[in-house]
Amino acid sequence: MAKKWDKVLSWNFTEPNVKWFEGAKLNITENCLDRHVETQPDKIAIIWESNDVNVASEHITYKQLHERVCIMANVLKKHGAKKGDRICIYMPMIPQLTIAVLACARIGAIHSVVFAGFSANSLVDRITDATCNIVITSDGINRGGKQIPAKKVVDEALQNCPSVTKVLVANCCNLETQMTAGRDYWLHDEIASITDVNCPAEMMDAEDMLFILYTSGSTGKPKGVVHTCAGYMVYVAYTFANVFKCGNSDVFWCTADIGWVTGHSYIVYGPLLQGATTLMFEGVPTHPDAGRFWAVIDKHKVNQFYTAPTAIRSLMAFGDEWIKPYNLSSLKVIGSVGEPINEEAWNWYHKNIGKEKCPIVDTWWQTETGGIMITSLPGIHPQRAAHAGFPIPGIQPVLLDGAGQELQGNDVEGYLCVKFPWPSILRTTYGDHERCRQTYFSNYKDYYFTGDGARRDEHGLYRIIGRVDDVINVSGHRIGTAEVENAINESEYVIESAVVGYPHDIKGQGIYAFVICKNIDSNHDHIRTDVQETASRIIGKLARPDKIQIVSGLPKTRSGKIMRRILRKVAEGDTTNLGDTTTLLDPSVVEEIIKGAV
Ligand code: 7RM
Repeated sequence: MAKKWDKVLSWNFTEPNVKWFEGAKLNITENCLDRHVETQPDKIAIIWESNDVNVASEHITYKQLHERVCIMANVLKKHGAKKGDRICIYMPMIPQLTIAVLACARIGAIHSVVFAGFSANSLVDRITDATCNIVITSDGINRGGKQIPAKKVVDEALQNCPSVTKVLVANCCNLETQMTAGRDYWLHDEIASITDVNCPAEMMDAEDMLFILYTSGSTGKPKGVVHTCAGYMVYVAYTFANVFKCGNSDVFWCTADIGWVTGHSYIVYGPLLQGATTLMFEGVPTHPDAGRFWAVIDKHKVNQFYTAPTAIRSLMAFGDEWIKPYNLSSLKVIGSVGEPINEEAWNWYHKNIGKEKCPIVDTWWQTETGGIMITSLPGIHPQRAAHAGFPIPGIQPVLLDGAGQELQGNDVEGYLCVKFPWPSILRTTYGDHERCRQTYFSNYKDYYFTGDGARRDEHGLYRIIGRVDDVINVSGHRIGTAEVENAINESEYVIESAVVGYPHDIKGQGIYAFVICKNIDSNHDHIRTDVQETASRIIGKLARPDKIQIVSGLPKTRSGKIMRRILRKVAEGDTTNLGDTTTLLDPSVVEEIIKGAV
């Protein structure tokens, strides 16, 4: 830190306006890099494990990482980047991604990482919303046995992104790649052109923006969640240290993609702020086989392992023989994040991976919270399957009833809110502060509303039940139902659609789409395929409906609102009690929908 703060906190949840550590001057990369270069230059900062088992892993020391970040920062400067610019990063899980993120922070540019599974169209929305001027990408992406083009997607997107003037391309797959002269540059050429291996860190104010990360909500348009420099840094460093108990010679592995907040906070910033060794994995859990995670844990002697319930359930389904060849004895703490973990998966994880000796940290938090908010601390708090547990010290969660009253005592269930700011609470939604107020601070006055429902058990442990808004959580990825509807309505067959989530054994929730079609005489399989392909094309593979039911009408109220409650019941396969249907315009559609359920 270059200058200490004058004031720790000022806040109100009405506008909202939250400021932490006002007056402080800092650059987060000095705390991630320079500080450790002084005390432990040769410690491994990043272990990179390739998608391909035959490609050697990379070990990058703090000294080397510092140098590579400085060089990358100088590449960005060479291409005109400066403090406050928004830079879009669309890359696979290769070291250049972490380096690009840190290089932006180094020069005070605001990074907006977009998960590389998103489509060109999704990329256009995000680049345009933030008016990014530079895109950092790669030729392609190695994923299991496949190679997926990334630069091609960027090229398609940039036809509709006039703000972008430069594209930096990492060579990851040796794909033949089209380069537009004057706009596109190979990263390795640019790096080779830099002679200055130092780049002074740009001094930032505590409340200057650090990054934007887009996340889905109940409307069709994703929001750019904004985090600022000092508060985010403090809270992520604090939670990383206390939740994972990562010791000085430990290896920490978070399996998320850096395109999601989990990767930002617990692959990049948290571990590096604490001078830890963070493992970065390019591949997927099932390549070359369903033992890959366990092989990587043994290979690199991983001590803390942090993954998602979807991955746990899917590997559990492959059977225990995939674990047998590995001893997993290095593990000390194992974690879960992204969605509720069911009891069966929790028990399997505890027994087979943690060998009944590793505490499980079931961490509840959100893109908007920046860091972990609720989890039982290992070795301190009691453990209970499928319960995230206690709030992190300093966090004040509450459960509200429908009238906005705080539920007192234990053994209660309600809407999960937080009543006091923490350092990494979102500050705004980019370019639209009113939307931030509306979404998070207007449902319940003077509370931050999470969008989740939760239960506090008889001992005070929290159990997160799930979203109470129109957001579905597919494999731990948030998708708005409205977003999917808008996309599939683009199919040439679709007139109107309604999308809901339903319980899915592996993914937690699956996507169920009810569609009214223009030409129901067409082959229904053909229509379904087209609907799926349209969703993939417009949003990305993660938005592809698992089930599609062709219907002649949707259950609407007289005011034209779709009664999603009914559709959810049908999708769940439980139509014994549909609740009040008297306000429906045409109750007969319900019968048809129940009969045609898929
Ligand atoms: C970190 C992340 C946030 C939403 C959140 C919840 C759900 C996350 C848990 C969980 C039950 C958990 N950010 N969620 N963690 N539900 N138990 N431990 O996932 O912005 O992408 O999603 O995810 O519904 O509101 S996120």
